[in-house]
Amino acid sequence: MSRSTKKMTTAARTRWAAVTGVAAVGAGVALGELLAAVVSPGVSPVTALGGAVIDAVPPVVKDLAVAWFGTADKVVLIACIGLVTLALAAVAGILEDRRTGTGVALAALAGAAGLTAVLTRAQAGQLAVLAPVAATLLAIVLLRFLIRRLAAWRPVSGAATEAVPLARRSFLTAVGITAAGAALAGTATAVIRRAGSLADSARKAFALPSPATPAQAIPPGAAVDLPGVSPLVTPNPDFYRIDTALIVPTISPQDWTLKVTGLVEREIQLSFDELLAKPMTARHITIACVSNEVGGDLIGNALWLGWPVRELLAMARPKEGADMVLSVSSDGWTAGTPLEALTDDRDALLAVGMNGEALPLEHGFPVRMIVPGLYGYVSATKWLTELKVTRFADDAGYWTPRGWSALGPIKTQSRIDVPRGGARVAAGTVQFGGVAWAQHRGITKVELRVDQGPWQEAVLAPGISTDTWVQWRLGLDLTPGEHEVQVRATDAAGTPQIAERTPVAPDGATGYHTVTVTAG
Ligand SMILES: Nc1nc2c(c(=O)[nH]1)N[C@H]1C(S)=C(S)[C@@H](COP(=O)(O)O)O[C@H]1N2
Ligand SMILES: [Mo]
Repeated sequence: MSRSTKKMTTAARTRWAAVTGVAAVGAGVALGELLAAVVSPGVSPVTALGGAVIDAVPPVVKDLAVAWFGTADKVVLIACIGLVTLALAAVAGILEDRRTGTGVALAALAGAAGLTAVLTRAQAGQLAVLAPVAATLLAIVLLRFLIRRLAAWRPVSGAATEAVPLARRSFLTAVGITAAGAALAGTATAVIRRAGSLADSARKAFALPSPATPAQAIPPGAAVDLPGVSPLVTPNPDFYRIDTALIVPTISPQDWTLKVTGLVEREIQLSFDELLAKPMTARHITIACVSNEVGGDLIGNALWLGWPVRELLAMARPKEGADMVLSVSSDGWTAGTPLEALTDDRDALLAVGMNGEALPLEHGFPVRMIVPGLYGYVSATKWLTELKVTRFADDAGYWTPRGWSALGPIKTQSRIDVPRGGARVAAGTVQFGGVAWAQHRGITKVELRVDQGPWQEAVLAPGISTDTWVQWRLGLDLTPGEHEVQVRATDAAGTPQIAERTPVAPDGATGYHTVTVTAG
């Protein structure tokens, strides 16, 4: 009898089960970290767990950790999380080997902890949940698969068979491939993080110039004092993110140039330093996504700092017949913007600043375009590298051949933020509040109605400008029972919001945001 066909001792089998657990969970964690590095650089399952631990431990422990480890305290924390994960992974392997499903349950529990940690991080975007979910699923699938192979190799009881050497090779190969995959994912993560951290240090290194044209003052009372209404200015970590970039482009400002090409008298190339030296304009501008459903949250208001696009185009002098500017991103994505919207007196910006800091990497660092009044897909190009002056007849932005309209003016819309749909409220006067927007036209009226009754005019807070959303509030008398409440806005031209419900494609949803609340 050769060594490889001997019956496996329980101790040896347990050791292999532990190794299996570590390989399976390791591969899952590695995939999760890689995915996070790509889609949500700010938050990964492991760093989220670290953050959650920091938030959870009492201050004394924190002080002790700093006293013992100094600035290495975070490295020590991550190492501890790594060790605990390894131990749990080994236990999961052993459990799964003893009783099918138990190791999987432990892995699922740990995955749920990772997901919870990610969800509790303030800087977690919508994509951040992908990483812990994918990590858990992969760990579970690999755990079951590998443990089954282990069992086939060395039954603890029963006679060895002819097939055993084959089963041994099959098990070891599978574990080896799993470990190699985990190592590869780990290396890729390190490379991506390094590129990201280089761009991020460049991002932190430069000071935003102060604006030659400062932002308009926010009028007193612009934010209604009603809990639950979205903040007047959206903090960067909460700002919605929409793009086709699988990997967030990391552009070093030194290497960045903006080219103006196409139908122009003079082609221009601009460096980042040259751009920063231009007289900057600061403006609050609300941008929105064409894919925003009625009542949706793909909209945000920020203080942008940038150089007006019209000044750059004036230097380039567009030729007769040009009617569109195709703005190109470093990743090849494009938007087609009417030339008019970039040369008229609205403040279309080559933006470098967002709410007092350099653009976050995911929001287009180092330079993006922001155009009041147009949906993002036809105007808000992030990681901007080229402006090609052209004609709608000759060129189209990324989304146009994919079923979206060539022109994307933002439609007048309004949203009820509070109370939330499905809420239970006390009967009597209930305070409603929310936002309304019709960028570059402005909002003059917001009305609400209960159960299709008469429209009642809400109190409109003073807006920052016609380019930003406005907040509103209104107390409505609700009798006990279920009620349907609707909102509609009217723009400065006197045109009311469109009542008919239409889908987001091809040029933005219409219809009234409707919430149902129960008064009792
Ligand atoms: N390079 C690039 N820029 C882009 C996009 C994109 O996919 N790639 N998406 C656009 C769309 S559809 C919107 S709504 C806005 C969203 O900007 P935000 O992610 O900063 O909120 O970016 C625009 N700029
Ligand atoms: Mo969008």
